[in-house]
Amino acid sequence: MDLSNSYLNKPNLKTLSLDTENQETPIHFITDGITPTKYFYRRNHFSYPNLNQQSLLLPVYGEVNTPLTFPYCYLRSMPGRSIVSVLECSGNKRAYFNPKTYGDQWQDGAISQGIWKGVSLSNLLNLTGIKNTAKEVLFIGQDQGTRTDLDGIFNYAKSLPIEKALHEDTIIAYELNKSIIPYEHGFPLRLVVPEWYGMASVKWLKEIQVIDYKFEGPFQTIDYVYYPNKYNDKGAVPVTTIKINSIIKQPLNYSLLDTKTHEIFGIAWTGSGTITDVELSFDNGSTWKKTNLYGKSSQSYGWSNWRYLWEVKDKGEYTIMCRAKGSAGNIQSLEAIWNRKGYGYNAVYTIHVKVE
Ligand SMILES: Nc1nc2c(c(=O)[nH]1)N[C@H]1C(S)=C(S)[C@@H](COP(=O)(O)O)O[C@H]1N2
Ligand SMILES: [Mo]
Repeated sequence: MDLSNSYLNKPNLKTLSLDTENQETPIHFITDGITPTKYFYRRNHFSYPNLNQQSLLLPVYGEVNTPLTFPYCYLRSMPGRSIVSVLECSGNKRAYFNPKTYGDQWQDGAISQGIWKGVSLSNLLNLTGIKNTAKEVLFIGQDQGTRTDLDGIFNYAKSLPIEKALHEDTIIAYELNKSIIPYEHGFPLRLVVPEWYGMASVKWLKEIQVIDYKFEGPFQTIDYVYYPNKYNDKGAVPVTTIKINSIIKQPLNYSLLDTKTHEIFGIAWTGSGTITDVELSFDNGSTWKKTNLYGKSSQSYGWSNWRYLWEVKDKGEYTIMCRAKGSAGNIQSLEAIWNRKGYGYNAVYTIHVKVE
């Protein structure tokens, strides 16, 4: 169901902050498929960067045989690759952690899916060649600013292991939803890393370095790390692949319903494998009923849509739980794994409704 063009709904982004700009997608009210660009969530660490002529050049250097600088127009003339991919912030659903964690209190909408078009990074690295000493590929954004925990000025920068960087669907994108990427989403060039949380998809690419060491910038080793303990860093592991997850889009939490048949619907997604089932429970998780999955194209990294017709005759209060299962044997559990910075919340999704 697409409510986005209905006279009933003209949704807006849900604002968390404006400078830096952090806004959620009104996920409960929009399309099953591609997120229209104007409803695409926005997540920024700094103010938007100032661009100039230089921003249209992408240098690739470091542990390569031939350092090369790729002009924007040249990249656009290379064979392109289009992918449909979910982009989800690892802080999506942070608001649901108990105990609470610090950071933007995202609810369900720090997720969108777009059609990204660009050039496989592996094509560029084939042209430069890679030395055997190469360990990681480092992506530096043009945006910069200060942090609350460190002195100095930092660019947004993240690295990928060589294997992930060389995957043909890791692309240097120049289009979102068949138009030039909007400034807010990384114009002129942004990295898109399917299957990984959004932090890996560096916007406003300034340069790419192939490096022979482990990158230790603050967005790599302080942020985007799961810290299982509140008071120490023991057991820390980097945030990478998107965890299996789902939401109920309709009905909304705490809505009032009549005794009729109601369509319950939503989405489910995972960064490893595909979604095989989405199930609902009306008895606090004792029994689960299969929903109908629809609308996922096989070549995509997109989310799956699901729906379920709920015939409800008895008045009363109901708890409805939703969980997704994946081909990798992954399944949502009742509790999310708590971590100090509040990443990767993926507990069974629960809503309450009253039938009257
Ligand atoms: N240069 C740069 N790239 C960035 C960020 C940023 O602040 N600066 N934020 C990252 C994070 S945490 C997310 S979730 C996505 C958000 O992308 P969007 O704003 O296009 O939705 O971009 C990633 N890439
Ligand atoms: Mo993010």
